[in-house]
Amino acid sequence: MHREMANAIRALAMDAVEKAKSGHPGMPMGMADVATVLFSQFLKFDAAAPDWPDRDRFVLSAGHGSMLLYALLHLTGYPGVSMEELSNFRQLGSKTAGHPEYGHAPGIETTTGPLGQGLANAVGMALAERLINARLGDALVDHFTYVIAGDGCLMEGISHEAMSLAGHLKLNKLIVLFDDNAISIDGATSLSVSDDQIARFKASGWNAVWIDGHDPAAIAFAIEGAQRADKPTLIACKTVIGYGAPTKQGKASTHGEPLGAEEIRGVREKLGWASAPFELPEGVLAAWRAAGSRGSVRRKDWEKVAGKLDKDQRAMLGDPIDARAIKAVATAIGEIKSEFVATPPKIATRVASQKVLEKLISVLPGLIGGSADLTGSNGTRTKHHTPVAAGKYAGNYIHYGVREHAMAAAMNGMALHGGVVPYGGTFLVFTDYCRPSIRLSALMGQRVIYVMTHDSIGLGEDGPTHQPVEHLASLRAVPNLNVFRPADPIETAECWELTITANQGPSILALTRQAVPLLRTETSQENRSAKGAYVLGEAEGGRRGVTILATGSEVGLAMDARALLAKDGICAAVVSMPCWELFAAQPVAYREAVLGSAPRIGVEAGVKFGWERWLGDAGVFVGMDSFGASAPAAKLYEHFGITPSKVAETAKHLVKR
Ligand SMILES: Cc1ncc(C[n+]2csc(CCOP(=O)(O)OP(=O)(O)O)c2C)c(N)n1
Repeated sequence: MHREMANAIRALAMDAVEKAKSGHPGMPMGMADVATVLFSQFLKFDAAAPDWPDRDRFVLSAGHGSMLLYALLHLTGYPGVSMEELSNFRQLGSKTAGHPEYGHAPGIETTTGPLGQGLANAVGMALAERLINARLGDALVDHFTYVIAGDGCLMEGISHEAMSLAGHLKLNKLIVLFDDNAISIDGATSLSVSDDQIARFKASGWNAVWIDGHDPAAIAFAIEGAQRADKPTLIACKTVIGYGAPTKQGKASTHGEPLGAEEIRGVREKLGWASAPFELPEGVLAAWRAAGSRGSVRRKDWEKVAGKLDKDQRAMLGDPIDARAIKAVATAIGEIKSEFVATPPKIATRVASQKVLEKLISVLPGLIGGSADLTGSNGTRTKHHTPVAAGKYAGNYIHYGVREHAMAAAMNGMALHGGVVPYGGTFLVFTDYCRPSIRLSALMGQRVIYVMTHDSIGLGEDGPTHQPVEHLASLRAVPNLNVFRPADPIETAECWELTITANQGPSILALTRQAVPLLRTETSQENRSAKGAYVLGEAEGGRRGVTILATGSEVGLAMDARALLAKDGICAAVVSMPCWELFAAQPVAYREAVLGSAPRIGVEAGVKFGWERWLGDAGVFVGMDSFGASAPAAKLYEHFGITPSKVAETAKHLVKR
């Protein structure tokens, strides 16, 4: 029966790709044996309850082989993954998109396609599992995370960061099944790589073995061993890409093209598979459905134990942000705002952020912090944090090391796993090193909080390699990503609240290295940043002559320019814009009222790209149009002409025009 069950995957994959006239049959056909053993003998799941919190996670990191996953979901009986969906592979509106997309169908644990990301997501899932296990115990959280990764995933740089982190943290419930078929798109992998993957993983603290990926007994034996290991495990499964294709198996041509009618006829003959496309022999389907419900009793027993949990514990098994959490966060933010007003500090927004975190950590136990080796600079750790280490998973702070990319991808995995809200820090300029994962946070709508400090030339002496200039613009171009750049400690507190409550998606907090003045001194508890932009300083003593729009550290500078203009009888309003995305979502009437009809100036220590949207044709931008330079911050602002007097001068010209 194993052979028949595996052949069902092969047939569905080749027929769906053939019908769609595009897709990747080779990988599912090659890994069908491994997947069959995993799903029919080992994976803890109940297809009827895809969201069971203690299910094993299965990540198809080699996302191009999506038909492998879709076939498994259909065969095991996941709700809604019908044969019709399989026959609509890659068509608009189907659950069976070109690559697995989170949210399209139950059982798709993460979006994969950019190679290596799934592997790094899985590290985050395995880490979240250990974190919650340490809090709730084995009876409630004790599951494995399995990954299928290909040569491509392991060639990607992110694989190094991810496996190194997993090895260091001894995430022994992480099991990677490597599709070791030695083929990628260009041909044999020997064209481009000669790594000894077993030695490589072992060097990073993994258990690593090599097996014949078409031998069910060997596959089962290796998985059993991996389950008992005290380290994460790599099982290199030697497979033949396109297994079963009479003339094409083992060749790169099976990787990403339909096999063609003639070859498909040959596969049917070679494998002894008589069923028509999208039809399955009854016995084979029954065997698969039995595999899909294998975990049902275990799941029901688990529900009985979980039924006894209190609300706080229950929150660790799903989304920790419930109505109670939102209220607690609002209270904490209100408190810190009052404290800022009571003793007006002149501190950097990164320092304000740390003070906010001191409050939040106490009320949100699911908030798990971390930084890519810049803890002191990012202000991400507070006195309420204890580090996570191998075997010590009760902590709430992760030293990700100098691994920005894996940090971002692992945070996606943690958020997807549930039970935790991850935040992690580095310098804003190094969002470049996290970008592919930030994009996936946004695509999947995961609540991941990126604490990105040193957000402009204001960081000073480290110079242009460290000074972001184009980063705000490029991050604002990502759909479904809120980019916050708070102006002062009060806005920092408000923006932190919004990262948690404004939506379920990801946020960037762009924070200063340098101190900024407290601009908001009112005691109102209203979150004014929630509208994305608001009039901080209205024109006084007459009609608005000019509107100065600014973000972050340049808002204080805009207020100083406003004072200079007042001396010359020009009434300027200052609009603080901590989050463009939230502002863009406001009703037109609100936006028009804030922006006004007077000429506008935009001020931001970054490039102009994107500001046209707010400035209109007549508007003028004061900011950067080159990379920065190495010097103390104040000198740099002078040098690049981002000063109150420059803004005031510009305003005077505009008003005269
Ligand atoms: C980051 C990234 N770069 C490039 C690609 C395009 N791509 C898709 S599959 C693939 C080759 C993968 O080879 P392998 O993992 O060996 O898969 P197999 O040929 O065994 O199916 C490439 C380059 C991608 N999906 N993601």
